[in-house]
Amino acid sequence: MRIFSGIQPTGEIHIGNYIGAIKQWIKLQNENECIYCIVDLHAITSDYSPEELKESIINTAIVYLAAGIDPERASVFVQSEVKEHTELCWYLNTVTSIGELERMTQYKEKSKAKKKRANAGLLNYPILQAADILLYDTELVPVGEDQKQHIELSRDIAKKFNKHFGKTFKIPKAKLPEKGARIMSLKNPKNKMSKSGKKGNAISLFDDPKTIEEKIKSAVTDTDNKICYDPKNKPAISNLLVIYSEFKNQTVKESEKELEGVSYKIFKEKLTEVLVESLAPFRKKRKELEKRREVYVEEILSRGAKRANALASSKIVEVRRKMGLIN
Ligand code: ATP
Ligand code: LTN
Repeated sequence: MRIFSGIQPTGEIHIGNYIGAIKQWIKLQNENECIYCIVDLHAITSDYSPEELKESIINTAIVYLAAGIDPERASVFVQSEVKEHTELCWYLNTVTSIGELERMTQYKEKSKAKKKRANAGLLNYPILQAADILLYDTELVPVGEDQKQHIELSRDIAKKFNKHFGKTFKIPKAKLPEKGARIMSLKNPKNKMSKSGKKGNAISLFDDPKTIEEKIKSAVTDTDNKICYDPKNKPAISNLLVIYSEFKNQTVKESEKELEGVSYKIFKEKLTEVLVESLAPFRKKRKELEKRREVYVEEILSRGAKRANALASSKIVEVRRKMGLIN
């Protein structure tokens, strides 16, 4: 199957991004044709520093590789290096209604948080995302829960286009992890763990042992002292339990059994230990890759862009033909 997904080169990648998206990417790369993108054109819809963008893009590529994306099995590339994404985005603008865009939760939240009025890129963001996905005849899109709505919109856009201009696009499906599709903030389990959230809300994939220990120590818990999965009544402990299970590669049920009668304090110590141990190889690999950023990492991106470009350029010819444009 053809798989496509992407992450914005903004902020530090955290264990929510890992559990929700990257862990799925790694599993899928063994049996499928995977394309993993660094979506820089999405990142520029939020405030950013042009001086730092290039470095963030390379850093994100390093994160993908350090976390376990194998460039021999998957293509890794930078969105803006394949111009067909923006071209298809424009075409898809013409089959998308403003109402659909205004209903998107991410747009509502991000535009509300702005002091000034939101830029049009923030509203049109999901159309560019649909272009990313549809350009490659993608079948599955592995993402966290917050992106489900955008994938639904991509499906609707594809269906509308196909109806108007004849069958052109595959209808993609979102793929969410069974547990951990929405890892919550360590500071407030009502909010999603997020790169742009409050300090200490997230554990970065590359946090050192001391930072991990401090963050877990200050993570909020629930009132009684029982460790069980009950997201409604015990949202904080349920969240920590999912994180624990994901890094121990065991089910939540197995973790509950293992932790029966254990106090929150001991649970936090165990969780710290598991995280420190699981994240150590990522830190080590990143250090190695950082030394090879100019040659090795940039070479992988350029190979990935070539592969993506070959697929995208033939698809765009088909789209232009269907739309009655001159090729
Ligand atoms: P921001 O705070 O800037 O919105 P983010 O932390 O949500 O950033 P993104 O780059 O938007 O990160 O998301 C990258 C991928 O990680 C997406 O597939 C998204 O669904 C997933 N993801 C993000 N946050 C979480 C989370 N808390 N739990 C599970 N998956 C998540
Ligand atoms: N909007 C996504 C990033 C993204 C994406 C994509 C994910 C852009 N294009 C295509 C999957 C497929 C986010 O995580 N914020």
